Amino acid sequence: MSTVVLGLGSNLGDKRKNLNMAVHALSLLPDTKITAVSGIYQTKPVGYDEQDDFLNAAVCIETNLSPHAILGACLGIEASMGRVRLHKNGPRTIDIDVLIYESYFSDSFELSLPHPRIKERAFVMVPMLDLFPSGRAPGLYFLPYLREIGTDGVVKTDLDILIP
Ligand code: PH2
Ligand code: MG
Ligand code: MG
Repeated sequence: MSTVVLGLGSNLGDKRKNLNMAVHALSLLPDTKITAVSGIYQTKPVGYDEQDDFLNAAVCIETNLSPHAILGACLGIEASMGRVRLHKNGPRTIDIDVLIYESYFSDSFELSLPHPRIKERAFVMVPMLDLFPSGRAPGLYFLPYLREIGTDGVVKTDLDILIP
């Protein structure tokens, strides 16, 4: 089994329901178990300001699926939940990013691992810190990057992901 960290984000529709629906869909993947979920954070949009705040979370899974199979599964869940890509960094019902796959490194066109923007995004690293309180994820010691950029715009909510 491989340890995989996924980043979830939603800023359209019922955001909390979208996060829960995505985690439920992930739990139904073959040879895959949800092993940990972060809290849910309300975050200011990064990249394109004229959109609603996001809810972000991170999820840890154990799986026998390959990196490309996980990526395909995430894109499939996004599509099944009605995600429409109008413009880069724009509003979305659900975004599921493969952040880390074991200590695997890849910079192929379809899949970069670890995800190349983890280190510049507090909305990714703060939820990851719930999963890895030491700031050390497989193949990536991210705490120094989070210290450097700080946690502005990222606020913990009292909502929880419902573990399926
Ligand atoms: N995702 C983006 C771009 N900007 N901002 C926040 N706060 N949360 C996100 O999940 C997010 C974003 C591209 O995937
Ligand atoms: Mg993303
Ligand atoms: Mg994405």
